[in-house]
Amino acid sequence: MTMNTSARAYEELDALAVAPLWRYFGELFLPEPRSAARPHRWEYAALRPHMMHFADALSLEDAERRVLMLINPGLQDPPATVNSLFAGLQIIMPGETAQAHRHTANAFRFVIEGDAAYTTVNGERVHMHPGDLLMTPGWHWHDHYHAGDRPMIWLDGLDFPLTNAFEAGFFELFGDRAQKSTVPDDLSSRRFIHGRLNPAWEQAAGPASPVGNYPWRETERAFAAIADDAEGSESEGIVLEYTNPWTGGSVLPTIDCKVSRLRPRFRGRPRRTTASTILHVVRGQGHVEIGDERFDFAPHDVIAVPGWAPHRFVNGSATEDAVLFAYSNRPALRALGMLREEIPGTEV
Ligand code: GTQ
Ligand code: FE2
Repeated sequence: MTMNTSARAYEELDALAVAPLWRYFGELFLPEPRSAARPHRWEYAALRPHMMHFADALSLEDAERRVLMLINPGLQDPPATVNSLFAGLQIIMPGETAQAHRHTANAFRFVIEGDAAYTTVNGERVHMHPGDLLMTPGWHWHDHYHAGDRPMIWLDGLDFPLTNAFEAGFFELFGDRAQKSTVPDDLSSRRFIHGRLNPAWEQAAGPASPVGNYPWRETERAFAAIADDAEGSESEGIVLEYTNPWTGGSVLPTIDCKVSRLRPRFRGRPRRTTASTILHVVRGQGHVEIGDERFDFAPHDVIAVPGWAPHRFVNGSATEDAVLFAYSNRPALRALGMLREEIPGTEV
């Protein structure tokens, strides 16, 4: 028997669109995930002047959305912030309309600064205040309008890297620049605000939360009601999950949203999960350790936590809380049987 492993033998395979698995096995079947994403922090104070520049220099007539994409240095083509998820910083100026469109990608907004803007989602005007979490589930029409007198800036979270990876992305313009208001403003938020009392004459119309806005004032109320007598999670502090009132589960089928209050001097236990996470600092100072790197944070910074990277939250202040908003692709991984989480020492 002759051993024929010449370069020529391999080239012939190439032309037939086949490849020898034995040459690739080790990189296709890793002992554990090795994220292409890198741990990274985007500093809000460094980005804000650039947003203000483009608010002045670029009309919304010439841009579908005025958004700075937070691109992970390890995920540039196609661009993503962490695996399957996107974060962007959007700015809209007084009097501007970001025109109506819809896409299959799920989206949410977390408001950073400004007041008196609203997003119209399938005919419902949803008003925005700092700290509010607004839902734009896949294939819902949405346009943004700013009626205030100061810049309005928010964090956009989307799953389009996932939609595009599945080649299931559709996009459509509404036609008119803005939708008409067809129901009372903030109707969905008022209908579901009581949490344990849902409108029983309605039915879930899809996998996403029907709530247009999870207002910050309710988040503060929830923290105030439980934080003083709750121990919370060893890793994530007093951590609350925003829920879909129909299911009790995540707000979007592919994305979960949580908010953590870290008490003064909180030093979390490191944990890791196959879910990829994006953090946004609502308030406070501290740092996040990811692997052997340390990322100090200040208000409104954004931090990428790649999947399976051990990470730890630390509140650096002896007197003030730190509050972190977090979103991840955990629901998508769980639905597909790919979720593994561990606090070193204990496997879940
Ligand atoms: O505001 O509708 O950051 O469609 C990316 C895509 C925001 C939006 C983004 C979008 C939007
Ligand atoms: Fe959109």
